[in-house]
Amino acid sequence: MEKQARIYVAGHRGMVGSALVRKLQAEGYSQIITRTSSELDLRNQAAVADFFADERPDYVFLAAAKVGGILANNTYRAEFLYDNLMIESNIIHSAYKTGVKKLLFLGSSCIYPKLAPQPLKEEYLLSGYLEPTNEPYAIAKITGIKLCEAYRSQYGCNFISAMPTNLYGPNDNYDLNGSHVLPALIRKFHEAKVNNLPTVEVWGTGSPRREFLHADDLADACFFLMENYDDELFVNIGTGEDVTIREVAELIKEIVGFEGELRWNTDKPDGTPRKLMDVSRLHSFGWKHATELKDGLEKTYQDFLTNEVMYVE
Ligand code: GFB
Repeated sequence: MEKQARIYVAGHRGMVGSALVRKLQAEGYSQIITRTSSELDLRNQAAVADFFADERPDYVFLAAAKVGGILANNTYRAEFLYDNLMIESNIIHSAYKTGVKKLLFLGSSCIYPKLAPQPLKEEYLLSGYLEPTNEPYAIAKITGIKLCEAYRSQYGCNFISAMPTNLYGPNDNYDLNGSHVLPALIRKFHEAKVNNLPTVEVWGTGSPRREFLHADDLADACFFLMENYDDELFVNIGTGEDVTIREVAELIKEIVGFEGELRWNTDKPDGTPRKLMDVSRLHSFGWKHATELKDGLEKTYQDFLTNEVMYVE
């Protein structure tokens, strides 16, 4: 991407979009186009078409999405399907209509079948049934991949897709009903420490395994793919290493300095037993993550302490 290129980052207020903006600014890009959701409702086809016709971005990072943890996915099933389908369809179609040079669509590791062999290779897409708690979100994200492939094959658009593993970092969602496990546990352990509580509730059995990637590493990988990757097949982005929820809960407990007990609530769902990405293709292109989980969590706890008022308001 030329330094003067007009780059639209959809979803710039979110954890991924804000990491992309930081990365692009650090690389010296000055024409970064953004819109808040109140300025532009990405579910509105006509509004998105007008925005693209007016702004004419050269490149698009599609990081806007309705996202959340296991409970939010399972509760707001209609919104997770409808909002994400509309956002993707509107942006991808308008990018085609206005001649965007390249677009990167961001999906999720939940696109893979619940019981797919591990680690998850890109070719396992659509080889089995999905995890029920996030099926609507996964179907929307699979549709995004298929839109990019279809616009590439029918119209020759250079639209690529990246599938990140579970993410964490600055500007994450700390609302306990909507969040993913890491921000939830950072907040719960912190509040329990401050209030001298004896226990912290953790969901499920603790046995599911998850892989976690820092949002700054994801932004770095997306930038790398935008610069170096032009093929149809989507690319997994992760660390290639996973831990059990019990292990990561113990790690966060230690980082925060909470001295009480964990209480496992098995009325809450475990979700997929394991979703470890096979990142050998990404590694073969020359990209590898830089932030190890413990360091990333320490940094994230510091960020939480700095921005607690904003995050838990
Ligand atoms: O991060 P999480 O909500 O998402 O949950 P998924 C991961 C695991 O952590 C589950 C457990 O086994 C949860 O039961 N867990 C333990 C908790 N304590 C907590 C807690 O306090 N809050 C939360 N949220 N979890 C989502 C998908 O699945 O991951 C999305 O629903 C998306 O579609 C996203 O793919 C990356 O990894 O299970």
